[in-house]
Amino acid sequence: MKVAVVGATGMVGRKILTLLEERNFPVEELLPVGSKSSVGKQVLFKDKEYVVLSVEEAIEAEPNLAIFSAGGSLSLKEAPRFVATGTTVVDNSSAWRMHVTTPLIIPEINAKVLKPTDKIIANPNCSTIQMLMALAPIHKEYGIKRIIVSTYQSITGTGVKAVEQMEAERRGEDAEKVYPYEIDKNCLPHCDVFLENDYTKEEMKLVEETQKILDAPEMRITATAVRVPVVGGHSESINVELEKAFTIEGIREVLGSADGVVVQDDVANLLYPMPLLAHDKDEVFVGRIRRDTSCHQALNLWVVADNIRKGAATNAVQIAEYLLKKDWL
Ligand code: 11C
Repeated sequence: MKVAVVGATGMVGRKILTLLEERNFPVEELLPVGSKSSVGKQVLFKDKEYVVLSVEEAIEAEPNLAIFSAGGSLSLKEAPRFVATGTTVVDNSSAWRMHVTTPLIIPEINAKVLKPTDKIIANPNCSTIQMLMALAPIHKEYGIKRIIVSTYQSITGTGVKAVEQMEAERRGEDAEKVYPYEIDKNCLPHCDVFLENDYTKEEMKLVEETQKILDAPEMRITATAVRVPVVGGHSESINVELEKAFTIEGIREVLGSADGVVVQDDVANLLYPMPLLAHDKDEVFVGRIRRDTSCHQALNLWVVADNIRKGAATNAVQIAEYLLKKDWL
């Protein structure tokens, strides 16, 4: 398999390389692709150095698969050029997610909508992936009427410059500001850009991507996305109202048998999901499972996952594994 990783030197790109290696994806030829400033640099894959290529060089090589993690405008422009040479693209950006004919995939939930003719496949946003890993099994069993979610998002979601900003602030040094305010000792109710409806783009991704993935265009969802000075993963407080009656034991059973989900819920022993525990893990952790005493047939959950792994790189590589298994690459 000839595999291009577009954005190979970024935070998610490097994790994609790690996962291709960890999960033994059959990469016979790796084509790491970077921006002008990275071309010619080297990346390590399976103990071997690979030279970073330009997009043009990678397209000429006609890979079977290109995994993109290099921003929306690059994906919009370059993904179709890869596809024109027969490459299948798995795209991590928000560029293609809401295109009507582009599948938006979390393999454990909706891989079955994929067809052999799909050549651009979108990876959902990290906060959507972890929320739906917990909620899709509950939706299947009990039907979801409404979701209210508040996120506590790691600065790694913004990228390496955000981590540098926070580290510089902690050292008391002047930092290049990626955020409009200090992030250390702070939290910002502001992830991605503000839209005309006063929500942020990150908040609307939670709404629209969920409706698309669950094929539930009428589902009522409202979100508040918050950036917190944390590096290990995103956390989410989720309130969900169900169509059918449920018991907390029933919810635990459903979550306990869901692929890729780990129930971490033993408050007597102070066990609950935290970014410190989820960091560098591929699973989505769910805890604080409790009935909402203020609303008929509703419950609260606390969901944590490593946003760079299951929220991005792991999910993308799992999509590639599914395509490989189907012999569609
Ligand atoms: C964040 N979720 O944490 C974002 C990062 O739409 O793919 C990924 C942005 C996206 O800020």
